[in-house]
Amino acid sequence: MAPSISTASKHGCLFWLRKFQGQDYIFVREFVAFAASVLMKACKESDESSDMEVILGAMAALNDEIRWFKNEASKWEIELSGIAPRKATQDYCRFLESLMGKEVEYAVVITAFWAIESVYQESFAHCLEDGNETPPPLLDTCQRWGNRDFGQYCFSLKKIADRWLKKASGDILKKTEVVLLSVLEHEVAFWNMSRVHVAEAEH
Ligand code: HMH
Repeated sequence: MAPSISTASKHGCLFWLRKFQGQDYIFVREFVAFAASVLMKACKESDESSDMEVILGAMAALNDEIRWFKNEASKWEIELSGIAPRKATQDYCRFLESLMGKEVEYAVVITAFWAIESVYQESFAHCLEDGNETPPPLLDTCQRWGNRDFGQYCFSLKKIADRWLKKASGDILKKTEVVLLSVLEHEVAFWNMSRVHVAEAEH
């Protein structure tokens, strides 16, 4: 019997999820290092102690996230340690590394931090909206990042970034804009990389 469309799409969807999570696990480990560098800058440069607390909360969430990835991986029988980074993952990680230097201003990196988290939150929240028919195997992942609490946390990051950008010089604003566009380009490449895998799985 020929496989039904729903079997094929379920297969494609699980294939997508496994590949995506494997690559995202590599990304998140680099993102932890980036978060640590942002935290250091917040401690040194920020005028408000709540900045440090928001970023510290982010790090605690990343700790949970890594545990979640490991748990998901064992559920889907993925070997996380053996995964080779794909080009888009490598490029994105290298970009994060370029933002970790002391010379990169806090206003620039906190804005990048907000953008990276918000893109994720908004994408998964969109999948959860009524009528978007997200396949059931993806719902856990969507819930994880698309939920209200994560949205609230992204909003706290936005408030910090806004506060810093209001008092930033024209030079820093220009730099921030370039970095923001790079974040979006890397996100698009990252998500597209996973889409290619779905196409491969369905052939
Ligand atoms: C690709 N962007 C990507 N992965 C993530 N886990 C996040 C953003 C948010 O942490």
